[in-house]
Amino acid sequence: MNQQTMQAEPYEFTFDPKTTALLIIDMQRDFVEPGGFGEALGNDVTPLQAVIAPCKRMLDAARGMGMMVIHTREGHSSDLADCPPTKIARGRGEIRIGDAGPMGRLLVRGERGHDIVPELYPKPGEVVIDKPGKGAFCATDFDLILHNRGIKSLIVCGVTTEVCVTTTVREANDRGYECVVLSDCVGSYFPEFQRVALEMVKAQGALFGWVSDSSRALAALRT
Ligand code: C5J
Repeated sequence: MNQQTMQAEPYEFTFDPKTTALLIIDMQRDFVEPGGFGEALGNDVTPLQAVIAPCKRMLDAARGMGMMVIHTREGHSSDLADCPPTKIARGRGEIRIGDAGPMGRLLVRGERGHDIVPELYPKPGEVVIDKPGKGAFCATDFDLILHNRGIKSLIVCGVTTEVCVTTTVREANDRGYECVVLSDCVGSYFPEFQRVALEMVKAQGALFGWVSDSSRALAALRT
């Protein structure tokens, strides 16, 4: 046991780097680049691009110290058999999940838009969880992999804060994992949602987890 302390809200986050993984959620072109699923839903994707650099700093630090790194991607099989029709119908966009866009079929595995941005691209040996839902635990091997690797704590980055990030944090919390969300490493299309989603995570004495940022996380990892 080698407990480290990260300054965080609502109080310090303690973790053992050996039983902690860096989790980077859905940093896919479909969410952060123009022409993807996020833009098809009517969003301006530029705010999400600001999280790439701090995520990269966390990724470099985790890789440098041999911390487990896990990436997730939201998306569906090419026949969309794993996509609820209700999900396709939502948004009423001109192009929807499975339709062709400038980066290939929206939110379909194997398409250019579905893949992770080059700056954060997984290295061989890093776990990539392909998930059909918003939460990383739904219909995936995520829990089994964390269990088999002895992971107890998650340092959480990615997009979008109020959707896939906090859905996954809530799922993880119910399964007994300790999560710290890094505020500058998670992004939303809506500043108000970003603020409120992070408030909810740390409310009532760390109801779902902790909130910190990349500077304080890197300081903790360096100790
Ligand atoms: C969304 C996600 N926003 N990765 N997905 O649909 O947050």
